[in-house]
Amino acid sequence: MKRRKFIQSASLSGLGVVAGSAVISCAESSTSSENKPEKMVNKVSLPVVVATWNVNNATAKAWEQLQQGKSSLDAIEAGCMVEEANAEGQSVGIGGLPDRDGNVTLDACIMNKNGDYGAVVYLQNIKHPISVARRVMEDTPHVILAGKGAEKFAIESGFKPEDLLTEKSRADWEKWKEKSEYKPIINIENHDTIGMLAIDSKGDIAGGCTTSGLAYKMAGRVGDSPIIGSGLFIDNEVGGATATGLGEAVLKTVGSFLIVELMRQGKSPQEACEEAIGRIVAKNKNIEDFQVGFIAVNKKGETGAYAIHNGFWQTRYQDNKNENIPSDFYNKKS
Ligand code: SD4
Repeated sequence: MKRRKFIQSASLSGLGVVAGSAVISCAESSTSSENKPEKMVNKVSLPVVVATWNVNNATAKAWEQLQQGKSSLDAIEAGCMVEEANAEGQSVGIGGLPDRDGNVTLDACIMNKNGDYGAVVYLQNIKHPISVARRVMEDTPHVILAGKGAEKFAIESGFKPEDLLTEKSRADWEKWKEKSEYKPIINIENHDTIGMLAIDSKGDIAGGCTTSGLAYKMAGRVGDSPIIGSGLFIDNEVGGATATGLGEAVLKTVGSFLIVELMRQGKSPQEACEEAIGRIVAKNKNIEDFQVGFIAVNKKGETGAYAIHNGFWQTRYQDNKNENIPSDFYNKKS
């Protein structure tokens, strides 16, 4: 069985019993309902949390918030903060790998059910860019704050400045400098930029994306993660999508917005992610050199994931199960 088919059928199985969650039946088969075996009915339950990569602690935190009746926005912030605070993770928050000059610079954004959006780019010395992004959205007339201005705003808002370059990341950077060879790294430790989408029990969708960006990037570089429509997009009528991987490729195709618009036109989250990857593949001759992965969720709580290469994962918390799910991918040679 092809992996995609396997993932689809895996996501359909085990959906019969759902404790304490709303279950939505969304069968699209032409078989008559009397003849339809239970397992053929695509029942999807809410709430749901999905995130890029294997980040069970983050999805568990977000799920906990939803179980306490908090909004999807609260769940997203709390979930993303788990990875930002994890000094072992070298692509998000504290411990993130620095740029070529040794600066850890963070990008993040958050989007709510009303289509409000807040972001920080090139933020230094503040461990929780997702929370600063939320404050930008809620407390300022702007949507993006950058660099020193973002840091000043964060400190004035009560965030504590701290050195984000850990000994391990400093040592890795020192080693990298011996050759100073810049290449985007594919699938860092199965644990990379965190993009997270959540639907709460009211059916409202929110999303967030947080990263230290590409390791050893040029100073001043900003990726897709904090840019609306590229690293993240939410439309509460339709669904949400978020990205990981080489930001330059995602930015040029406005991938997350594309996925949401494709879902609006009737594509499933899986089909929409596949088409967004297809656009990137069609426009880049060097796909061997970089990875991009998308995840998506629609209003019903159906999810999808697709990447250029093998090795991309999503974590999904749904039906009281917190699961790591391998993503299907385009390059079957990888
Ligand atoms: C960026 N998309 O800054 C981020 C990095 C990333 O997996 O996702 N790496 O381009």
